[in-house]
Amino acid sequence: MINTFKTYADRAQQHPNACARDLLMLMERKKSNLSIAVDVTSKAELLSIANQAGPYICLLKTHIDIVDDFDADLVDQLETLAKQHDFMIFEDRKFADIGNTVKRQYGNGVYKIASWAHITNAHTVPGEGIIDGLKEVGLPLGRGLILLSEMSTKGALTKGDYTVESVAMARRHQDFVFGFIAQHQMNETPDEDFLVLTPGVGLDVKGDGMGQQYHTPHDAIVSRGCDVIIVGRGIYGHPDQIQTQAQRYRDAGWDAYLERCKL
Ligand code: BMP
Repeated sequence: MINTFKTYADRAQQHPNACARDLLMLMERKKSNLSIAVDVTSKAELLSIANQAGPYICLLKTHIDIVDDFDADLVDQLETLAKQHDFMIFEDRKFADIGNTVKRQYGNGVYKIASWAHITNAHTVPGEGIIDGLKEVGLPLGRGLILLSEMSTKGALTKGDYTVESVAMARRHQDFVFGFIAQHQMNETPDEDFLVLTPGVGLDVKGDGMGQQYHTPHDAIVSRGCDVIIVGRGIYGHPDQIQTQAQRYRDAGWDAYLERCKL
């Protein structure tokens, strides 16, 4: 696997994408490659979990459209917590429309995602125009995009040529696209350094009865060469143990990274 033996700090020094540099430096500074997926439906719960898990994570992943009582103050408070605890925010919007539509979905509407999410993501099914549309809005704001090149679920169609073409699209937009949601590392040459953020990570279960498939942090980081582990129910599914679980996954992810780099 290419580039996986390098430290996050070394990769930050050389990375061509500003958002990736910020994330890699943050990961090194905080000694965390853990992203929490906070898939809860109330503002108070989301903020409480963000506050408790904040010290252990590099990235907070949201599905902002599932919050029943969303308001602009939620975003203000998330931004304050991000500064206080030193994490970045990733809105898992999974854009999937034509360029002209996604740029409005990204910049406008109720959520105004581009104004607060450092990172968002997109499916590649519409072709490269989706990146052009999102880039028009996100790049001037210093935002970064990741592409879904490989999903974690059983029977996902994101495989073979679809994955190969998704990587080729990213390669042509490295000012804005810096990585993938995937289950494996995607680099093909030593010059390439796409980050892989990987969901479907769990220490206690193998699936959820709805297609999700879990690997351990060690498997994700060491065997599959991924860079950031995304953990949802493994943490927020234990509401009375958010800090304990966040620390547990943070330690498992970081130990795996140290093993991979032979540090
Ligand atoms: P959990 O750890 O509870 O299974 O949550 C995984 C999170 O990652 C969810 O927010 C889901 O939307 C997201 N996700 C995924 O599980 N698989 C993918 O391929 C892409 C995702 O964004």
